[in-house]
Amino acid sequence: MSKNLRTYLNQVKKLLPDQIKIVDKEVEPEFEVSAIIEKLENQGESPMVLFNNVKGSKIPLLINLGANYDRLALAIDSDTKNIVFEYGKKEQNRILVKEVSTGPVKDIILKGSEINLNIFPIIKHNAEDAGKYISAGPTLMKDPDTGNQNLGLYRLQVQSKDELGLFINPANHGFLIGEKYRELGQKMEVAVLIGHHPTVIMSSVSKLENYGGELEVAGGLMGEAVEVIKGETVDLRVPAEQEIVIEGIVDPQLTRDEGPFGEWPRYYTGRGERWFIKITAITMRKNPIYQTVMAAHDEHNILGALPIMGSLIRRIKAVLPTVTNVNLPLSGGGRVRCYISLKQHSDGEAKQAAFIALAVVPNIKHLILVDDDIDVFNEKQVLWALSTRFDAREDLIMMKNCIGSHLIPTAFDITKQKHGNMETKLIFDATRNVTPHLNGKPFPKMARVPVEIVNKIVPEEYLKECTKNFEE
Ligand SMILES: Cc1cc2nc3c(=O)[nH]c(=O)nc-3n(C[C@H](O)[C@H](O)[C@H](O)COP(=O)(O)O)c2cc1C
Ligand SMILES: [Mn+2]
Repeated sequence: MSKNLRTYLNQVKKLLPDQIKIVDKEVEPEFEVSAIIEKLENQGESPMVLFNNVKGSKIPLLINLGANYDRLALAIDSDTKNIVFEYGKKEQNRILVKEVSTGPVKDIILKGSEINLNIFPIIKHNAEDAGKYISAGPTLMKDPDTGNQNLGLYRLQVQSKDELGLFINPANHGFLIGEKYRELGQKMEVAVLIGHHPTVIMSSVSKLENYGGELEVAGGLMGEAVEVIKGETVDLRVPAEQEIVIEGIVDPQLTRDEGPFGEWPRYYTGRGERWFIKITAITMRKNPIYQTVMAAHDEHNILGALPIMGSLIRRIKAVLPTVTNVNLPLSGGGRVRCYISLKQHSDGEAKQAAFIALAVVPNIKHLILVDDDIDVFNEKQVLWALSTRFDAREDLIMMKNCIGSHLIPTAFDITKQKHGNMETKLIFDATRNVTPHLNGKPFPKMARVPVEIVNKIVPEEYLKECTKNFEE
């Protein structure tokens, strides 16, 4: 049997049994589900949770799957320590999709008056969201020039029982493809894919070099081809093992008010005129599992960060093989701040890594470059390097008026009078200089006890409990 959401859930149950929880009690779709996840997050807990009884729906709801790196590592058959490197490696090894003629996604087919989004346990995530949102349904579309299928994860607002508002960042392929259809005066067929092996949603966040290829990346990450099958009402190949597929049409000449929505910077942003999907069919398994991402919380940040880090290390390595690791820390929402480590051979080499990263991921605003003796997943070490190896006069680069993230409250438009998607990039080069320059001396060595002596020490052989009382 091919891999899918269910095979993954069974794997988690077996290998990480504390990380999957069930709720049988009836819960409200407006805020009760998300309140439980927020409370757990505040307590430092990140299980994924299956809600079997969301009021108004017979379909169970899975949330928080992507809320920690252990579970994402399991999905790509890696471990948390090597996850970025492994993601990049597997992202490179694309496996072509395999076309099949039957699959469970066709168990139930709803068309015409049967189409009704209200059958699903779609939730309102945060207090001031404009409405209920589908947040774990990547949208598939075809590049009209090549016929290649592109998959991107974009938020979808429930606007009626058969309409979904579609919000795409102007820097993303999905937007540029939609623009092609608009210029051609044509409508764009789409399919929203809900619930599959986590590699499908991860690939839809990857930063790929061309339009399309995400399902081939999912195959590479999963280690086997994604099986696909013809859509019912759209000329797209959709995954046969998907829990739910929502097919539809976007007329890119038309827009509608969409948003706000609690987004990854953890603010409500992004209200505006957007395209929308008119649903033409819903196909699904007999007993489907509906999945959502806990927006503006850890899951949103972590699920967003890993694929981008994997793409970054792969794409920087293609130009600069000396790169050793990449982190998009949660303290930057998993998007804004990027730490890159590398083994530098020439002065100025590190800056090349920064230029590539800024070109690949428009959301990055602050980039900190460090040597390979710094663990980029240890912020204490990164900030220590910044404190001791960086001087703003020589080591800070500021780039104005770059494309950035429209979801960050400080972003502006070209006139500087309005909010927009432009921002000021900063590169902090916290690497040591390669050429000696401090009075001809090399960069000072880090102060440590002789390593061969430290290695031999077994503290327990020295340390005993303190039993005596001190004379006062
Ligand atoms: C949970 C989550 C939600 C996202 N929502 C959106 C969104 O609403 N709009 C958007 O443009 N990108 C969103 N993204 C980021 C895109 O999925 C990502 O930039 C992707 O690479 C776009 O693919 P594309 O370039 O093929 O369009 C989201 C990412 C995550 C992890
Ligand atoms: Mn793409």
